[in-house]
Amino acid sequence: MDNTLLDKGFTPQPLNATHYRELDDNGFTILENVIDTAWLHQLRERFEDLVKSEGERGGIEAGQMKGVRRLADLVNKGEVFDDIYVHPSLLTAALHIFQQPFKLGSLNGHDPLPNDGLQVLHGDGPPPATPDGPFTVVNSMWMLDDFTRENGATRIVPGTHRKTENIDDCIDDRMADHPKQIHLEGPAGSVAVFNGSIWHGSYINRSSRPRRTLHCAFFSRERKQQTDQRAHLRPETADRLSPLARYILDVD
Ligand SMILES: O=C(O)CCC(=O)C(=O)O
Repeated sequence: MDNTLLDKGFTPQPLNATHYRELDDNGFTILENVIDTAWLHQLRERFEDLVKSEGERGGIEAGQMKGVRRLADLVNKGEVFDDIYVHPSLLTAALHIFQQPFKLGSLNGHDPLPNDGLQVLHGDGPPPATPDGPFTVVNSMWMLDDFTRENGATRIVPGTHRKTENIDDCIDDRMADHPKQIHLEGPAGSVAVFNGSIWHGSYINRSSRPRRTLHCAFFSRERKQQTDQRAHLRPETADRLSPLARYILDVD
Protein backbone atom coordinates (compact mmCIF):
# COMPACT_ATOMS: atom_id res chain seq x y z
CA MET A 1 0.00 0.00 0.00
CA ASP A 2 1.06 3.61 -0.52
CA ASN A 3 0.08 5.55 2.59
CA THR A 4 0.75 8.90 0.94
CA LEU A 5 -1.94 8.06 -1.62
CA LEU A 6 -4.42 7.61 1.25
CA ASP A 7 -3.21 10.75 3.04
CA LYS A 8 -3.75 12.75 -0.15
CA GLY A 9 -7.38 11.66 -0.36
CA PHE A 10 -7.49 8.39 -2.30
CA THR A 11 -10.37 6.10 -1.28
CA PRO A 12 -9.85 2.56 -2.59
CA GLN A 13 -12.70 1.22 -4.66
CA PRO A 14 -12.44 -2.57 -4.32
CA LEU A 15 -12.92 -4.45 -7.59
CA ASN A 16 -14.64 -7.81 -7.79
CA ALA A 17 -12.71 -11.06 -7.45
CA THR A 18 -12.78 -11.70 -11.22
CA HIS A 19 -11.00 -8.43 -11.95
CA TYR A 20 -8.23 -9.17 -9.46
CA ARG A 21 -7.84 -12.72 -10.82
CA GLU A 22 -7.69 -11.45 -14.41
CA LEU A 23 -5.09 -8.83 -13.49
CA ASP A 24 -2.97 -11.48 -11.78
CA ASP A 25 -3.37 -14.38 -14.23
CA ASN A 26 -3.96 -12.71 -17.59
CA GLY A 27 -2.29 -9.36 -16.94
CA PHE A 28 -5.35 -7.26 -17.80
CA THR A 29 -9.02 -6.73 -17.04
CA ILE A 30 -11.84 -4.66 -18.50
CA LEU A 31 -13.94 -2.39 -16.28
CA GLU A 32 -17.27 -1.57 -17.95
CA ASN A 33 -19.44 1.55 -17.55
CA VAL A 34 -16.68 3.71 -16.13
CA ILE A 35 -17.42 6.68 -18.42
CA ASP A 36 -21.04 7.84 -18.36
CA THR A 37 -22.78 9.06 -21.51
CA ALA A 38 -22.40 12.79 -20.88
CA TRP A 39 -18.68 12.50 -20.08
CA LEU A 40 -18.14 10.23 -23.08
CA HIS A 41 -19.60 12.87 -25.42
CA GLN A 42 -17.42 15.56 -23.88
CA LEU A 43 -14.29 13.43 -24.20
CA ARG A 44 -15.03 12.62 -27.84
CA GLU A 45 -15.72 16.27 -28.61
CA ARG A 46 -12.47 17.42 -26.99
CA PHE A 47 -10.55 14.63 -28.77
CA GLU A 48 -11.84 15.87 -32.14
CA ASP A 49 -11.26 19.55 -31.31
CA LEU A 50 -7.66 18.84 -30.34
CA VAL A 51 -6.99 16.71 -33.43
CA LYS A 52 -8.29 19.57 -35.54
CA SER A 53 -6.50 22.39 -33.73
CA GLU A 54 -3.16 20.59 -33.39
CA GLY A 55 -3.10 19.20 -36.94
CA GLU A 56 0.28 17.73 -37.85
CA ARG A 57 1.63 18.47 -34.39
CA GLY A 58 -0.85 16.12 -32.68
CA GLY A 59 0.95 13.78 -30.29
CA ILE A 60 4.33 15.41 -30.80
CA GLU A 61 5.09 15.72 -27.07
CA ALA A 62 5.06 11.94 -26.61
CA GLY A 63 5.53 10.41 -30.06
CA GLN A 64 3.66 10.39 -33.35
CA MET A 65 2.82 7.30 -35.37
CA LYS A 66 1.99 7.01 -39.05
CA GLY A 67 -1.62 6.00 -39.66
CA VAL A 68 -2.73 6.92 -36.16
CA ARG A 69 -4.30 10.14 -34.90
CA ARG A 70 -2.32 10.82 -31.73
CA LEU A 71 -2.65 13.34 -28.91
CA ALA A 72 -0.37 13.91 -25.91
CA ASP A 73 -0.07 15.87 -22.65
CA LEU A 74 -3.84 15.71 -22.16
CA VAL A 75 -3.46 16.65 -18.47
CA ASN A 76 -2.96 20.20 -19.71
CA LYS A 77 -5.49 20.16 -22.51
CA GLY A 78 -8.85 20.30 -20.79
CA GLU A 79 -10.69 19.96 -17.52
CA VAL A 80 -12.61 17.10 -19.11
CA PHE A 81 -9.52 14.88 -18.59
CA ASP A 82 -9.11 15.71 -14.87
CA ASP A 83 -11.06 12.76 -13.47
CA ILE A 84 -9.20 10.13 -15.49
CA TYR A 85 -5.86 9.84 -13.72
CA VAL A 86 -7.40 10.00 -10.22
CA HIS A 87 -10.26 7.60 -10.94
CA PRO A 88 -10.67 5.42 -7.79
CA SER A 89 -11.22 2.09 -9.62
CA LEU A 90 -8.26 2.75 -11.89
CA LEU A 91 -5.97 3.66 -8.99
CA THR A 92 -7.16 0.59 -7.08
CA ALA A 93 -6.32 -1.68 -10.02
CA ALA A 94 -2.97 0.06 -10.55
CA LEU A 95 -2.01 -0.30 -6.90
CA HIS A 96 -2.94 -3.98 -7.00
CA ILE A 97 -0.39 -4.49 -9.78
CA PHE A 98 2.35 -2.19 -8.52
CA GLN A 99 2.30 -2.95 -4.79
CA GLN A 100 4.53 0.13 -4.52
CA PRO A 101 4.16 3.93 -4.96
CA PHE A 102 3.48 5.16 -8.50
CA LYS A 103 2.72 8.32 -10.49
CA LEU A 104 1.35 9.31 -13.88
CA GLY A 105 3.68 8.49 -16.77
CA SER A 106 1.54 10.15 -19.46
CA LEU A 107 -2.01 10.73 -20.67
CA ASN A 108 -2.28 10.45 -24.44
CA GLY A 109 -4.83 9.83 -27.20
CA HIS A 110 -4.68 7.20 -29.97
CA ASP A 111 -6.96 6.46 -32.93
CA PRO A 112 -5.86 4.05 -35.71
CA LEU A 113 -7.09 5.26 -39.09
CA PRO A 114 -9.05 2.91 -41.40
CA ASN A 115 -6.76 0.26 -42.91
CA ASP A 116 -3.89 1.37 -40.73
CA GLY A 117 -2.71 1.28 -37.14
CA LEU A 118 -0.81 -2.01 -36.84
CA GLN A 119 1.93 -1.69 -34.26
CA VAL A 120 4.65 -4.11 -33.18
CA LEU A 121 3.92 -6.26 -30.16
CA HIS A 122 5.70 -4.61 -27.26
CA GLY A 123 5.74 -4.13 -23.52
CA ASP A 124 5.46 -0.59 -22.18
CA GLY A 125 7.86 -1.42 -19.42
CA PRO A 126 10.85 -3.74 -19.17
CA PRO A 127 10.26 -7.42 -18.40
CA PRO A 128 10.03 -7.95 -14.63
CA ALA A 129 13.09 -9.28 -12.79
CA THR A 130 10.98 -12.22 -11.56
CA PRO A 131 7.59 -13.55 -12.77
CA ASP A 132 6.04 -11.93 -9.69
CA GLY A 133 7.54 -8.50 -10.28
CA PRO A 134 8.30 -5.90 -9.31
CA PHE A 135 6.19 -4.31 -12.08
CA THR A 136 7.04 -0.75 -13.04
CA VAL A 137 4.35 0.27 -15.58
CA VAL A 138 0.55 -0.02 -15.55
CA ASN A 139 -1.40 1.24 -18.53
CA SER A 140 -5.09 1.76 -19.16
CA MET A 141 -7.16 2.15 -22.28
CA TRP A 142 -10.15 4.46 -21.98
CA MET A 143 -12.48 3.35 -24.78
CA LEU A 144 -14.20 6.33 -26.38
CA ASP A 145 -15.72 4.07 -29.08
CA ASP A 146 -16.79 0.44 -29.03
CA PHE A 147 -13.61 -1.63 -29.28
CA THR A 148 -14.09 -4.54 -31.69
CA ARG A 149 -11.76 -6.81 -33.55
CA GLU A 150 -12.92 -5.17 -36.75
CA ASN A 151 -12.05 -1.60 -35.79
CA GLY A 152 -8.64 -2.48 -34.39
CA ALA A 153 -9.16 -3.32 -30.73
CA THR A 154 -5.74 -3.66 -29.09
CA ARG A 155 -4.15 -7.10 -29.38
CA ILE A 156 -2.64 -8.54 -26.22
CA VAL A 157 -0.99 -11.85 -25.29
CA PRO A 158 -2.42 -13.07 -21.96
CA GLY A 159 0.08 -14.06 -19.30
CA THR A 160 3.14 -12.47 -20.94
CA HIS A 161 3.38 -9.85 -18.16
CA ARG A 162 5.21 -12.52 -16.13
CA LYS A 163 7.86 -13.27 -18.78
CA THR A 164 11.33 -12.28 -17.65
CA GLU A 165 12.87 -12.63 -21.13
CA ASN A 166 13.19 -9.78 -23.58
CA ILE A 167 10.40 -9.88 -26.19
CA ASP A 168 12.95 -9.82 -29.04
CA ASP A 169 14.48 -13.03 -27.69
CA CYS A 170 11.06 -14.72 -27.88
CA ILE A 171 9.54 -13.46 -31.16
CA ASP A 172 11.12 -13.14 -34.61
CA ASP A 173 8.52 -10.91 -36.22
CA ARG A 174 6.78 -8.58 -33.80
CA MET A 175 4.43 -7.26 -36.50
CA ALA A 176 3.02 -10.73 -37.17
CA ASP A 177 -0.05 -12.10 -35.42
CA HIS A 178 0.86 -14.06 -32.30
CA PRO A 179 -0.87 -17.47 -31.98
CA LYS A 180 -2.04 -16.64 -28.46
CA GLN A 181 -3.09 -13.02 -28.96
CA ILE A 182 -6.60 -11.91 -28.15
CA HIS A 183 -8.26 -8.51 -28.55
CA LEU A 184 -9.35 -6.08 -25.85
CA GLU A 185 -12.97 -5.76 -26.94
CA GLY A 186 -15.53 -3.74 -24.98
CA PRO A 187 -18.30 -1.17 -25.31
CA ALA A 188 -17.52 2.55 -25.39
CA GLY A 189 -17.22 3.80 -21.82
CA SER A 190 -15.14 0.80 -20.70
CA VAL A 191 -11.60 0.98 -19.38
CA ALA A 192 -9.09 -1.81 -19.93
CA VAL A 193 -6.37 -1.86 -17.29
CA PHE A 194 -3.23 -3.84 -18.03
CA ASN A 195 0.16 -4.64 -16.61
CA GLY A 196 2.62 -2.59 -18.70
CA SER A 197 4.98 -5.54 -19.06
CA ILE A 198 2.40 -7.49 -21.08
CA TRP A 199 2.96 -7.90 -24.82
CA HIS A 200 0.38 -5.82 -26.66
CA GLY A 201 -0.05 -3.39 -29.54
CA SER A 202 -2.44 -1.34 -31.56
CA TYR A 203 -4.14 -3.33 -34.35
CA ILE A 204 -5.37 -2.67 -37.91
CA ASN A 205 -8.63 -0.77 -38.09
CA ARG A 206 -10.49 -2.71 -40.79
CA SER A 207 -13.63 -0.58 -40.42
CA SER A 208 -14.43 2.92 -41.60
CA ARG A 209 -15.15 3.98 -38.01
CA PRO A 210 -12.90 5.64 -35.43
CA ARG A 211 -11.43 3.64 -32.55
CA ARG A 212 -10.52 6.46 -30.21
CA THR A 213 -8.87 5.77 -26.89
CA LEU A 214 -7.02 7.59 -24.15
CA HIS A 215 -3.96 5.89 -22.69
CA CYS A 216 -3.51 6.71 -19.04
CA ALA A 217 -0.19 5.16 -18.02
CA PHE A 218 1.34 5.03 -14.57
CA PHE A 219 5.00 4.45 -13.74
CA SER A 220 6.55 3.32 -10.47
CA ARG A 221 7.60 6.43 -8.64
CA GLU A 222 11.35 6.21 -9.22
CA ARG A 223 10.98 6.11 -13.02
CA LYS A 224 11.17 9.13 -15.32
CA GLN A 225 7.74 10.19 -16.63
CA GLN A 226 7.07 10.01 -20.37
CA THR A 227 5.60 13.52 -20.04
CA ASP A 228 7.47 15.55 -17.44
CA GLN A 229 4.44 16.99 -15.66
CA ARG A 230 6.42 19.64 -13.77
CA ALA A 231 7.82 20.99 -17.03
CA HIS A 232 4.47 20.87 -18.84
CA LEU A 233 2.17 22.00 -16.03
CA ARG A 234 0.17 25.06 -17.14
CA PRO A 235 -1.03 27.63 -14.55
CA GLU A 236 -4.70 26.98 -15.38
CA THR A 237 -4.17 23.25 -14.75
CA ALA A 238 -2.28 23.86 -11.50
CA ASP A 239 -5.12 26.07 -10.24
CA ARG A 240 -7.64 23.25 -10.23
CA LEU A 241 -5.53 20.31 -8.98
CA SER A 242 -6.46 18.49 -5.77
CA PRO A 243 -3.68 17.28 -3.41
CA LEU A 244 -4.27 13.77 -4.80
CA ALA A 245 -3.89 14.97 -8.40
CA ARG A 246 -0.68 16.84 -7.52
CA TYR A 247 0.73 13.68 -5.94
CA ILE A 248 -0.22 11.46 -8.90
CA LEU A 249 1.26 14.01 -11.32
CA ASP A 250 4.34 14.38 -9.07
CA VAL A 251 4.43 18.15 -9.44
CA ASP A 252 5.41 19.12 -5.85
O1 LIG B 1 -4.21 1.96 -28.57
C1 LIG B 1 -3.79 0.81 -28.65
O2 LIG B 1 -4.42 -0.07 -29.19
C2 LIG B 1 -2.44 0.46 -28.06
C3 LIG B 1 -1.38 1.49 -28.34
C4 LIG B 1 -0.07 1.19 -27.73
O3 LIG B 1 0.18 0.15 -27.18
C5 LIG B 1 0.99 2.21 -27.80
O4 LIG B 1 0.80 3.28 -28.38
O5 LIG B 1 2.10 1.94 -27.27
